[in-house]
Amino acid sequence: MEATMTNTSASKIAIELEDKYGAHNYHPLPVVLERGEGVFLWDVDGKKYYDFLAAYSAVNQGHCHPTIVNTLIEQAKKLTLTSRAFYNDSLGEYEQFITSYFGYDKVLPMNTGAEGVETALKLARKWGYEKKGIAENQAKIVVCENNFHGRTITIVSASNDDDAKKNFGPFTPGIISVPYNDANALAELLAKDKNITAFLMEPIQGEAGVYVPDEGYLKKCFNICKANNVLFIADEIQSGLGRSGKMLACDHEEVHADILILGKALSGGTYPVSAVLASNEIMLCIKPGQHGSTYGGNPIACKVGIAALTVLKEEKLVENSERLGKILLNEFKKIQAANPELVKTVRGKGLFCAMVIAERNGKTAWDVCIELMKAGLLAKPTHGDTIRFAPPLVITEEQVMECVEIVKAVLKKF
Ligand code: IF1
Repeated sequence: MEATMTNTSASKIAIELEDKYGAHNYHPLPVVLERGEGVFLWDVDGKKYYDFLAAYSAVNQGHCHPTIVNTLIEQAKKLTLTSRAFYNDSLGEYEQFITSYFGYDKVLPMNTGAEGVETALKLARKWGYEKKGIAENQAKIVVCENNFHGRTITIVSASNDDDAKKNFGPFTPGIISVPYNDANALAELLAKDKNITAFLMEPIQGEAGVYVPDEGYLKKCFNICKANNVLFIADEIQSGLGRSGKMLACDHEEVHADILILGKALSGGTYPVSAVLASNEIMLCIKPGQHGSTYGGNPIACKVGIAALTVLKEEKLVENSERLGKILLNEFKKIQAANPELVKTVRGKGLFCAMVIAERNGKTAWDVCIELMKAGLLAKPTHGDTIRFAPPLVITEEQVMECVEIVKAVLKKF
């Protein structure tokens, strides 16, 4: 009993410390985690959980994947950072590896996803002026409503989410929104505005609630962009790297984005690594001294990136995501059919699923997540009513079925 009491106070202490000394920019589930391995997390009381958030798809390879962690450790003992003022023995190897892995001429290495998106926007503007011939400072970027691309001021300038945007103004100009999953709206806009240099989109909208667009939408948008000499930029920071059942969500429609942005699972959750891939024509618009970052392309990021991408292929995690994602979505559809008043709808592609919960007796998706947590499954609501279910791609069919039973048992309480 004593041990439990101590441990319980351990979680209480951890929460109180964060509350007292940390910014209140999150509202976490009341669980204090101390260890992760594969699909599992353990809290400070030793309670074990299935992780169905996977750090917002940064841990596709599973928590603390030994190959990736050992790569991190070995490189960290050797050389961690030189800055780009000098060359290092890892960056060229990594650049060759990742460009051939995804079929692009060049990569610009950054750290966080937001930095990757900002880099893509700068590249698109540069290309717009220096290749497309748009008049200086007139280039416009098109984004989709209900997007999520990060938290910088330019990126939230493109948002229509009040929480992400309110009182962070004034905002970056030159950004226009179109409805998601509406290729005609994009076509109309590109036909009338010749100053548009790029269309930035998530092939599956994650934060919005795992919105999978209609079949053919990606290809239509890509073709509309090509017909109007506009760059198609795919933000695959969350939807990419096997999450949707293909290596990239764009692969579902054989779309090869002009600019591809990766992040999150590019390091398997061990280190901030993001990347922007493009052709020579686009990438060489940025000249020496015109863009960069202290940590961008550091030796640890390079070695860890190669390891993380290698693990995806060697362990066939993309195929696993496709196969088990179909099973998970099918089971969720059965749950929805059996509980239509509680579960409004389910969506998903690969191991990227979501369940929309109807508020009942004052109970919301948050309350469902609290009960899921008590039942040993961690998931997080988004936009109040939607629960994202996105486990590490190393999960087994048996574990998926066990988690479906946990969800069923919990929903019975509502
Ligand atoms: C938070 C959301 C997810 C992303 C896409 C760029 C970024 C993200 C498609 C920026 C990051 C994270 C950010 C994190 C929570 C999480 C999130 F809820 F915020 F929206 F996944 F849906 N493009 N998403 O999903 O990458 O700079 O964070 O490395 O800010 O709360 P980052």
